[in-house]
Amino acid sequence: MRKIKIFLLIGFCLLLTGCQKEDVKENTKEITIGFAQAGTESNWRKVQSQSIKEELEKQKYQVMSRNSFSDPKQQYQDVMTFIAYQVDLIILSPIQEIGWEPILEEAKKAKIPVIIVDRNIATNRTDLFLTHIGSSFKAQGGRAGLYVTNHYQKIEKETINVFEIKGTENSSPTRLRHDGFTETVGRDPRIKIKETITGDFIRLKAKEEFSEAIKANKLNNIDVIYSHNDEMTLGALDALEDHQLENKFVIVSIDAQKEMIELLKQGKVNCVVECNPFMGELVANTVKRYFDNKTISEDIYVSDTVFSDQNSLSTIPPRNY
Ligand code: GYE
Repeated sequence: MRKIKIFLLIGFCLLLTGCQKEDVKENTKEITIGFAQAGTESNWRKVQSQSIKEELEKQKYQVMSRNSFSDPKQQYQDVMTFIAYQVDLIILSPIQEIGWEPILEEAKKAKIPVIIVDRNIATNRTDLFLTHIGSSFKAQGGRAGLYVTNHYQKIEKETINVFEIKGTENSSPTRLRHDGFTETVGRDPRIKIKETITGDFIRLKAKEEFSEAIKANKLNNIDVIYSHNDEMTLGALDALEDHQLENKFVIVSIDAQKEMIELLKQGKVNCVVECNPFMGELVANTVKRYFDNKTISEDIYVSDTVFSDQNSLSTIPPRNY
């Protein structure tokens, strides 16, 4: 009789643990993440998308993604669609930093947590999202500026004129890459931003704008080209080639796509500041921490480095984006 009771007890326990396991499995299977991606404007962006989706799927989350192809209004709608679907969590990689408060207020009302990745949003309302995961764009701008100040340190020259190619307006990398750069070059009063164009982080757009600048003789006294991303640098180089102009500029670019590192090695550009797109693991771990009820830091930084002709180029590891 005692043996039967023990067997029954073990059976009951197995039944219980079996059920619990099944529940956990079912739960993870059912967690749906809405991923609102900004666009397809660069190779960098494609790699960032892939990294986030892959790592979320590795953790067995269902990923529902929408791409707003660089249209801010479309992106507000995409997030509203995720709210209507009642996804379990939203990952937002915003185009612009403005206009998000009312949308995220809706997500909050619907009790859907939001994680901001890559570019940030402009708000003081920290209750509207769990955290921001991405690079320090200001530090990137600072690294670009530091290269320029170091480059000209021992060169006798009265003025050093910079041509800046900016990314998308009202986006956090554009604002902060500019601020970081100007703050750093501000240490050398000879360095001035003489001309500015906006290339929207897109190669073709930058090529068109840069061609216009060439035609309007805006390149005449320029010494440095500072471009907010590699795609736009490639666009500017295309335009120089089309106009059969010699590349006599000091060129500083951001992202570090493999094509740009190649040009750095060939001496065609001078400095490439890395913006690391492989944020998927950090994002998926943060999502998991949220569902495991663990604490999450307010800001999570992706680490970046810098490559330039001031350092040894042969030691740059092979690039995979
Ligand atoms: O530098 C650019 C991309 O938001 C930091 O957007 C990102 C920028 C990146 O398209 O290449």
